[in-house]
Amino acid sequence: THCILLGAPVDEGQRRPGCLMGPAAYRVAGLVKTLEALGHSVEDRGDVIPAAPGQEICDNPAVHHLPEIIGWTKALRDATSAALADGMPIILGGDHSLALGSVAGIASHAARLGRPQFVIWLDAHSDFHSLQTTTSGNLHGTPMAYAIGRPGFAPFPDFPAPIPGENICMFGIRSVDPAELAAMQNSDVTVNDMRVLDEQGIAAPLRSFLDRVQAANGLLHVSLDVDFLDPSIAPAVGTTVPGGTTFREAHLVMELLHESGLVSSLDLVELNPFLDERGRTAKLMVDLVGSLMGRKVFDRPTRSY
Ligand code: DIR
Ligand code: MN
Ligand code: MN
Ligand code: MN
Repeated sequence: THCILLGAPVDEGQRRPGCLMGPAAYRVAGLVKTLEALGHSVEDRGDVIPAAPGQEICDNPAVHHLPEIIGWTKALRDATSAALADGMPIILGGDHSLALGSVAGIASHAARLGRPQFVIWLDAHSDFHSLQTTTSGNLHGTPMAYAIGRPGFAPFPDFPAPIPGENICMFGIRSVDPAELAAMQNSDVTVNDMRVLDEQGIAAPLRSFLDRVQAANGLLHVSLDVDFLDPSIAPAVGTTVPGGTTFREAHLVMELLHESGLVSSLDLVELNPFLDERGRTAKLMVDLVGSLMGRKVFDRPTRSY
C-alpha cells in the first residue's frame, strides 16, 4: 500500500491544548518506519495548512472556534480527497473535529468512484451533535452528525454525498449525550457500544459489519479516537472514559480490519502528547497502525473476504 501521511494539527475542536502536537508525536514514535517495515511505501505530505478563517457564526453561543474549524474542514477535505487518488491517506490528528474534513474528503472521493462509503467510528463517544445540540460547544463532538447529513450545519460547506446511517458503525462507545442518543435512535447507524462488545466480544459484531462493506463493494474509512482505548493503557487524551477496550481487543480490531482488505483511509485523533507518559500512548497508536497494516505475531489463516 502507498500510505500518504497528512498532518492535521487541529486543536480548536476541544478545550485542552495539546492535540496540535499529535502529528509530531506520531512521527517521533516511528510511524514511517513501522509502515516501511511492513513493506509499504510512505509519503509524508507534511502538515495541512487550514483555509483562512471567515466570519461564520451560529446561534448556539456555546460553540467556539467555528471559523477556524471551518477553515480546517475545507483544507482537510481537499487534502484527503486528493490523497485518495494516489494511495491510502492516514490523517494524523489533531482533535476529532478534523474528521469533519477527512470524512467529507472520503465521501466526495467515493461519490466520484460511484462506490458506497462506509465508516467505522472507534471511539468512547458518538460525536453525533449538531451545532444546535452541542452543550460543550466543542466541535470535535460533531463530525458524525455532519457526515450523515443532519440539519444544522449551515455555516459549513454542504457535506458532499452524505453517508447513509446504515453505512456507519459506532464501535466501543460508552459516553453519549442525551441529544446524541435521540438523534442516533432516529437513524440507521449500527451501534456496537461497550455493552455489546462485553456480551458478544469484538470479532462477531465487527465481522458482521465488514461482511456488509464487502457485499456492497464499499470503501471503508477507519476513524480511531485515542479514547476508544482504556485510559489505563492510553492516558494521553483530554476526554478519558473508563471501561474502554483493552490492548488485545484493540489489536484484534486492527487485525480483523487488515484481514478484510477493505480499509481505504484512516484518522488517528485526539492524541494529546502533553498528557502522555514518555510517548506511551503515541507508541501504542503507532503499534495499532502496525496491526491495521498487516503486522502479525503469528501467521494465521486469513478469512477469505
Ligand atoms: C461530548 C464529548 N459528547 C461533547 N465528546 C467528545 O463535548 O460533545 N469527546 N468527542 O472526545
Ligand atoms: Mn471522537
Ligand atoms: Mn472520544
Ligand atoms: Mn468533547
